[in-house]
Amino acid sequence: MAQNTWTSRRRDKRRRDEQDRHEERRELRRASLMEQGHAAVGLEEAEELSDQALQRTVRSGRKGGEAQEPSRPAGGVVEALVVHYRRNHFELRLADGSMLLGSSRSTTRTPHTDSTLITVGDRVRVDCATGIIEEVLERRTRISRASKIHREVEQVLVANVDQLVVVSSVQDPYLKPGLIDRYLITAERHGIAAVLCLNKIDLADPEDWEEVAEAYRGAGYPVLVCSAATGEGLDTLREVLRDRVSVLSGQSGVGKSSLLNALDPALGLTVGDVVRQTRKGRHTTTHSRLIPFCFGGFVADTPGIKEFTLWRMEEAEVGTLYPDIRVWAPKCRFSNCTHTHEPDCAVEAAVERGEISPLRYRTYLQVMETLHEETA
Ligand SMILES: Nc1nc2c(ncn2[C@@H]2O[C@H](COP(=O)(O)OP(=O)(O)OP(=O)(O)O)[C@@H](O)[C@H]2O)c(=O)[nH]1
Ligand SMILES: [Mg+2]
Ligand SMILES: [Zn+2]
Repeated sequence: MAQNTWTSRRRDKRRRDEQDRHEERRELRRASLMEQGHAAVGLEEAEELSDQALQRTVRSGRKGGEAQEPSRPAGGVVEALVVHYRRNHFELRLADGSMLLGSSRSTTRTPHTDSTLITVGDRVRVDCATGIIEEVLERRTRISRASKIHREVEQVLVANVDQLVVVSSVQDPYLKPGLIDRYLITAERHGIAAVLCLNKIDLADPEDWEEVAEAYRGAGYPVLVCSAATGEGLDTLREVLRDRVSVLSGQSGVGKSSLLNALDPALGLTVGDVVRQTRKGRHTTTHSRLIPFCFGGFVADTPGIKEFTLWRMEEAEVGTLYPDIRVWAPKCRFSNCTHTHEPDCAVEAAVERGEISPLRYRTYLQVMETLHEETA
């Protein structure tokens, strides 16, 4: 009897395990499809691109005004840029600035088999007559994270980003080099160029931010100093953004939206407290969007990017993402030196000789410290 109970328990457990595995496989498939914009039904977001939107499939772009028929061969296959998507509806921007609503098929060719099939920033080849995306082109860069639901699925937030512009205010909120570093590390990790933009310089004296600017310049990062309020430095920022795809990141309230509005008032981005109140809602979506500038280029609105700096990484990796620290690392006694306490550390020696900015090294130690807390 006892034996029977035991056998039947084992049988039940086996059945449950199998069911779990089946559920897990289904869930994984569903998650991967959802992230690729193929969710079956039930996403509210689909409403936004309803039949009505499909009827006005071909629309003019921002520069061209409303409802102009774009000048391109009907039915030809052309290259396009994915600026937004919901489910399997992709908003595509063609070379002449006109917009087309496209969709993928099971026959869509893609080099990305183990990550999001098509995402914002992707370049695709689309049939203009049918809107069918025939091919997704190779990505130059990508900002990605493991899927929230299944870590083995790579979720690409945005592809082909040219640069990450890290915005920090010098006052209100005050400068936080530790936070700046986290964004710079993220850029390094993804192989994307980074620029530091210090904003609100109208609120502080130069001596409050000059040392920081010098430290980051010394590490090889271009540093812009701006004020969205007075317009200082905005011409330089415009040149940095022109004709590129940029991601602006930085703490809330540093003035990202204000800077963009100052450069292109037509963007009409929400500024200040209103955004703070609605942030929770805004960040529930993981869908990015490329917003075109009137002077050429795009800014990627990438909602997932904030949480995504809270990454987990090995201690020894951090130093490799600091360009000014990694050049000295090969001279350390230990190959896995963390440059925090080890003997014969070439990085510490370089700091003492003034070849690495003390501010950068202090911030490095601070980032290492928080990494400890996160992985503890
Ligand atoms: N004095 C001064 N205030 C600024 C400047 N830039 C922005 N602000 C103010 O700072 C506040 C926040 O600006 P936002 O542009 O909303 O900041 P944000 O970085 O977009 O913030 P989130 O969207 O919450 O991430 C607003 O009250 C702006 O008016 C500046 O250069 N100088
Ligand atoms: Mg904003
Ligand atoms: Zn070392």
